[in-house]
Amino acid sequence: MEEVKLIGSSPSLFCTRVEWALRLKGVKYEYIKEDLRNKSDLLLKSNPVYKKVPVLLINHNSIAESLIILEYIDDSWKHYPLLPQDPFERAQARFWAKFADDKCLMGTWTACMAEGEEKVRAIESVQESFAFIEKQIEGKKFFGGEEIGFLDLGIGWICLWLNVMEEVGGMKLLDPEKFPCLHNWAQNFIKIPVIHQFLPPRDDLLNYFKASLNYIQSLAAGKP
Ligand SMILES: N[C@@H](CCC(=O)N[C@@H](CS)C(=O)NCC(=O)O)C(=O)O
Repeated sequence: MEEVKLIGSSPSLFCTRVEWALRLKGVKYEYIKEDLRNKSDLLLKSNPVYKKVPVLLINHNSIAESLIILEYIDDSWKHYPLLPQDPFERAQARFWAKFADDKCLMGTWTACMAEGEEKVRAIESVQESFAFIEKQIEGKKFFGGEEIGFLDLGIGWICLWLNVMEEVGGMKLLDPEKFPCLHNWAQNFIKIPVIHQFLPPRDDLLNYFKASLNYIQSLAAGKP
């Protein structure tokens, strides 16, 4: 019998996507809460390369990086497949999930921190990235089709974290008029009980991002 543990930290969107996958699959797991300001020996030993959460522990093996963990979960528990069966479709789902992390998510955070002209350019750049994702969801309820799948979980942060980063950064990225399909997708996605149940409280997220932004800005100003 496999012992499944998840080292995580709230309100991490990377950990939440793993929890969504485990819940959809009906996998029982133990949640080990990590204090990222004082990292545990278990985290440092389990993810010595990046020293980040989430880490999935399966008996004595550890797996890091949330998208890789999602693939591992999908390969290991067949109930409720996350990735499509067709090899081309699988490759597409992986491609867009990585693109969304690299360009949309990181771009959003960059825009959040930027100021002045730099902010205007960062917003334009992330909206160009969202336009690619908008094309992927056109004519579909979910990226996975009628049910949510790998790409929905990967992009799931849009349903709450994006809006919080928009508020903290004083900007609007997911304009419903520019991105009607992605906007509708977010409305449908958040209604799914498993998704909804595992969202951190919005106020916690807001405080977390405000504190992170203040810290980064104070470092930049040379007064931590
Ligand atoms: N690419 C990683 C990102 C994970 C990540 O950035 N985790 C953050 C929490 S949201 C973390 O552990 N930060 C601690 C640190 O940077 O020291 C993944 O997908 O799992």
